[in-house]
Amino acid sequence: MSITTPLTAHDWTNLTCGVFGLGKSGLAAVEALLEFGADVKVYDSRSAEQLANVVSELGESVSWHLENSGLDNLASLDLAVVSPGIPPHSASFSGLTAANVPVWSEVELAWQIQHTLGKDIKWLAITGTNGKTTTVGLVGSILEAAGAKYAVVGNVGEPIVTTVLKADVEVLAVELSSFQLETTHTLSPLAAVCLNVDADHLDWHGSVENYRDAKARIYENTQVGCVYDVTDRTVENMVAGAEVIEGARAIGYTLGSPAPSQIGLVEKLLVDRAFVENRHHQAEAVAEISDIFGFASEHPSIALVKDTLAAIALTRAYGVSGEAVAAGLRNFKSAKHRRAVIGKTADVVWIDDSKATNTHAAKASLAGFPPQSVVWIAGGDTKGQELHSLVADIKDCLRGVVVIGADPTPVVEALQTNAAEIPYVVVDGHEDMMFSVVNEAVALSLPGNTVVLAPACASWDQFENYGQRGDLFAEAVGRLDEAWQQQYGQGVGK
Ligand code: UMA
Repeated sequence: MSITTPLTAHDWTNLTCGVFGLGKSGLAAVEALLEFGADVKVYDSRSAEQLANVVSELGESVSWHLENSGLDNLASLDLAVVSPGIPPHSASFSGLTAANVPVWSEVELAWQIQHTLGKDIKWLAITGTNGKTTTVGLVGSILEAAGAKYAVVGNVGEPIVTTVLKADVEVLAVELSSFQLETTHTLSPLAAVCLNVDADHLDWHGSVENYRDAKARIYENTQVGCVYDVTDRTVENMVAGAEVIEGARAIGYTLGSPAPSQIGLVEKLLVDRAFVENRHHQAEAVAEISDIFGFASEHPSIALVKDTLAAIALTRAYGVSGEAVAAGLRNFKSAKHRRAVIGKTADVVWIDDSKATNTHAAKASLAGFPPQSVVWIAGGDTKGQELHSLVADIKDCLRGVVVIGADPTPVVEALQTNAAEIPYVVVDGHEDMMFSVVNEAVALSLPGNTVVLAPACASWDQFENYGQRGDLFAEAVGRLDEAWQQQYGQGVGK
């Protein structure tokens, strides 16, 4: 049968649906489809042994097609729900296209199911190369302060379909990856933002253009506000090119004073000139910059301030009060290893951005700091990236650099070539290396500086993952604080 949406509950019982990939989102899709009475076939490139738990849990409620068996019978499917990890150039994806089977993401499935259930849940949708998880967390924190029934879902780790099906929510803060957006077709968010676009995931998308086009889908059918960074032409063009619901507006955010329909900064105030009664003559100060110091330090990176402004725009589109914005920002705790302020000790602020595993993320992490105010901890597995342009771009904010990594040469060469005046120290990979790293950072710093772990590299050469790298850093900062307290009686404060 051919699918015409919106689907009634009865329609679902007549569908044969293929679910491709049995990870988090695939399993959530299976559960939802079974609940609606659909006939479900599951496909995964793993074997029954590798999927033993899943196989025993789902048993005979679905028909199994593991390790690519059964790909020749795709035409029997009315619908395919594909997991985000499955790229468009995979055999299953191209088989589905050849067989003319509609291909949905779990996001599209969630949106369609919301329609079938007649629920009016508002979606605040967030994508971007960097800053998604922080922004979605900020949106959640503001919604919490506003007393809304909400959930934080999507690429951040919670399948959306389960929440739509089961939770008592009125609004969702939704993180969407380019993988998910590629096969999302009819989503109509209340408000949406693409924070930024840098070349990423090109192996999956095949080209920068495809990646950008997937990100641009976030703005399609927006109901109230297409939120964008006013300095980002690429994103502004996405907004201009989007088909939106009549009445939806472009809402810019700026580090300067906001024009009508913008959110921005006026001295130390975060000001809304978009969601006020008369935006030509009115503006509302919704928070103060000091409200973000709990997670951002007194010298927040430009990227973090922009993420905050984006979160304000999205939540104001939903109608939260200025008080809720300010309280939500004050209550927010950054996710671990993502530009998280982990303490203030030894007269400096310590930031863990171990998640900055590429040059784009490290640059975003360091943008906006005053000149010569940052001791940067950098290095690791470069994954073949060149570091010269990064060092040239960020050198003005650097006071010094502590170089880590099994092979320090790429960072050292980039520093010697592009920032010869900046002092650096190389710490080798001994057992207690992170304690040496933080002590070297103190030695390079002046009171009031910020130490930022934003290595621009993967961690695998010296650590299990970026989480372990960040945890060992935090632990070393804790030990430094103890020693500092014993000597000077002054402790970590946030
Ligand atoms: N599989 C196949 N064929 C393939 C590839 C994978 O059958 O060609 C199977 C695997 O054997 C496995 C399953 O698919 O059984 C894994 O599916 P998945 O990789 O799509 O992962 P999920 O567990 O469903 O998690 C996904 C997102 N994963 C990816 O985008 C790769 C999670 O984002 C997300 O949190 C979760 O859905 C809930 O929405 C992770 C991520 O790394 C955190 N995202 C990328 C990022 O943030 O950069 C985009």
